[in-house]
Amino acid sequence: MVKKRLDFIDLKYKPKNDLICLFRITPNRMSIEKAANTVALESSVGTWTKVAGSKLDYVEKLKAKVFSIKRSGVIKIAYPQELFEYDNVPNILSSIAGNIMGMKAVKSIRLEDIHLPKSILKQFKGPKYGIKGVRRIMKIKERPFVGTIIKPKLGLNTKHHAESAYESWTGGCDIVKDDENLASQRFNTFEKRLSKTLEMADKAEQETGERKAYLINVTAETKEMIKRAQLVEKMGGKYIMIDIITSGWAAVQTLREANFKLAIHAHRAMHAAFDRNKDHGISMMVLADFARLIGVDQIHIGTGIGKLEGKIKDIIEIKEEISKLKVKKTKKRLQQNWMNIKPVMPVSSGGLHPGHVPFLIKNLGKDLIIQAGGGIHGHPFGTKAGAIAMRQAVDAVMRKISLEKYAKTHVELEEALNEWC
Ligand code: RUB
Ligand code: CA
Repeated sequence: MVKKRLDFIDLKYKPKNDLICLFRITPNRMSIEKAANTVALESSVGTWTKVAGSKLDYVEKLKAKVFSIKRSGVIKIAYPQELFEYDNVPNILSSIAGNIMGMKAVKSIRLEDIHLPKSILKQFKGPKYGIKGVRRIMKIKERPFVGTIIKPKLGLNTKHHAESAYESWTGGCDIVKDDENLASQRFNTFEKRLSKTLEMADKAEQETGERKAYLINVTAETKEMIKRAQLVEKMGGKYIMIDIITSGWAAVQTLREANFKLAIHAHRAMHAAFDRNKDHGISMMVLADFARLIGVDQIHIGTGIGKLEGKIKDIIEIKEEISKLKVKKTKKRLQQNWMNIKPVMPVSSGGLHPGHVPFLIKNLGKDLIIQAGGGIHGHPFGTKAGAIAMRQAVDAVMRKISLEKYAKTHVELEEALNEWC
């Protein structure tokens, strides 16, 4: 048998204007070189056997190149940017995270990070507002935002939903959001919920003198999604929320390209189907990269301490990835200069309560949205006290006072700490 050349490997290659992917692979009964070669060919211009067209010079030029291979299974592949259609995220993913995820050549393959070249960055809008912009909208200069998710996540009628939002805002929340699985169910339809809850936001703004935002979930079939976003804009909302993974990247692009005045909050429900298995799938870093590229203004990145899986070390890396202009290379991350693409506001959410606030600010900084559902609405004195307690926790950390000390003169915080710490 003739030994086949591994012609998608070029360890001397120095990427220039390429999209780079950092994969971690476990070969399936073959050398790492052969497995890496197979990944590069299937995700670019090759297939399982030789075909005449691959030998054409102009096709050869479009070959992806494996330019780094480590014994640990970490490989880097450079993709010429001409391989991808202009301004089309699904198209990019169909190559770099498409068939290769199910190939027999690898027992497992995980796309850990991507580096985007200037030519691709220029094709996308990125966030309309980003961190500075949402701070301007909310008129909050320095401190983290305090947010809540109305709970129970499903089932409340519109009246109770709007009342709960009002209590949350007047207690001290800046933002109130729908949960990921609330859309326009019969018990709480979109149009009615939007008008009743925005009414409450106005009332709370007048009473508190602070900006209050309602992040209504517009996730739906794309034409319906756009109609809903139009209605939010017409009724004077500040934000919309979309479930970016369940909706799909094309829908996120549709929403961003519609160029509403509204800031976009990205909920990542279902991300764990891609990123929970440490050896296989697509990392949260990559999902966040595409969300930033398309242009959401804020995105959930995890907590490192709440109810959901995720180590704080990894979450800090994702936070840097979405919020810095220049991102340094690490073991699992590629260097990136984001150029024209604005920083995205990170959101920590999932099983949080006021006792977690010092940990979150210490590790993730002040450019952060701290959201609690149960940790506000589950307060023994009720929703408003829960929101007060959360805001007190943020104020205490901003004033460099320990929660225990602050709780001595702030009864809502004291009660929250008694309940959950
Ligand atoms: C929050 C909640 C959110 C999660 C999503 O409710 O359920 O949907 O934050 O997770 P609670 P992530 O505060 O009661 O736990 O932010 O990790 O995507
Ligand atoms: Ca990256």
